[in-house]
Amino acid sequence: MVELAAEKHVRYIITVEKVSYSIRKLTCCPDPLPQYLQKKDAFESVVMEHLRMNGAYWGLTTLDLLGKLHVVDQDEVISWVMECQHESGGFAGNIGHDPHILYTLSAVQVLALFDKLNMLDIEKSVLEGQISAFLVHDDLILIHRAEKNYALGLRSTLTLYSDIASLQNEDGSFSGDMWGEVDTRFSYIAICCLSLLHQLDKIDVEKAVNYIVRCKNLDGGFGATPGGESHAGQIFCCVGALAITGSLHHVDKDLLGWWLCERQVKSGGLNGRPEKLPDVCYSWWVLSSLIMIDRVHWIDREKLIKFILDCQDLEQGGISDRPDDAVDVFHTYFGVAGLSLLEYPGVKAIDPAYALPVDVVNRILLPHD
Ligand code: GRG
Repeated sequence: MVELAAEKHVRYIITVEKVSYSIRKLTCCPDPLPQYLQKKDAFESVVMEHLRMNGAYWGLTTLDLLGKLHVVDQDEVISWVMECQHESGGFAGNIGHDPHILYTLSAVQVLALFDKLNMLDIEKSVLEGQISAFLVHDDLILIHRAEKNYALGLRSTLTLYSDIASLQNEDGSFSGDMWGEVDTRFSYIAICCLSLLHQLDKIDVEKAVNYIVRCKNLDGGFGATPGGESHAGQIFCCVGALAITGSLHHVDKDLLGWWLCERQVKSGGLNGRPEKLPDVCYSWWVLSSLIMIDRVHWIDREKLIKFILDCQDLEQGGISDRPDDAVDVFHTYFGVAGLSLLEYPGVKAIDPAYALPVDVVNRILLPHD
């Protein structure tokens, strides 16, 4: 079996990700970059522009899982992340774009990776000297953060938490932004974010759980809304949200475990629902769900590892959806994260509910002295 080309993947991430981190020292890959990766307008960069915050989370978490987070300039990344924050408190996919809860979670996760969640707490950041804040008049605060000034409404600067909470609807569901689309992805995101920020009490958790339970299907899986088809991605969101809120008793573990392990096809790869092609990203959505319900031993571990490794570009680095397809940061992350769940040697452990390295989650959630 081929091995994980970890150094190649690190090199691939830091070249295409382009969250404009300055790379301090690339001791792991000393050769010059291939021509196609030097282009600023490379196809991947252009199509990723609006969801760069997600790309940053995928890329940086991959680097952390491979023990290489230190190759990026953390101040530069944090400064860019904070520039993507809106007055409402939520984050956009890039500077100058509209906020959406999809990007807010990625921003929170990136800050968590660097142990910088305190950047979201204005009062604490001021006290710790990370930012300066000046009250301009009663409802306006001027923030001096990383050599830039931001004028923000006083209420909004203090309320990323209430911004997320404001997206909860009467039936317990969550919208992704002011335009109102409802999806169990957003329930997971709200719960995951607020849990990482120790602010779950800002929402009605019981209603949120009840809504997710309404999205459960007769096959044991979950959909995007009540009655929506079971899909591995939505199952991760619903099971993850139930795990974080201590509500896994609502899951029929044997029934769901059976549906999930049936996602493994002949090649060893996993698909997201019946009759579909396998895709490396389901190594995350399916496996993490199986782990959370204690049924991961129901799939063939070795065959799945082989499938993921067969999707690597062994020359330029990166992982694709299926063998011989073009690589991208999304599949590189979910391939490495899948290997982490499979306890592949040399890859740090990842938490199946929070989708962050276990040491990061422990640092945030375990009580310290
Ligand atoms: C922190 C890991 C993490 C996630 C945040 C955004 C989100 C929460 C979860 C997304 C869950 C989801 C719906 C994943 C599925 C993504 C995907 C590959 C969709 C493709 O769907 P189809 O129908 O593909 O195009 P199939 O494979 O069914 O043919």
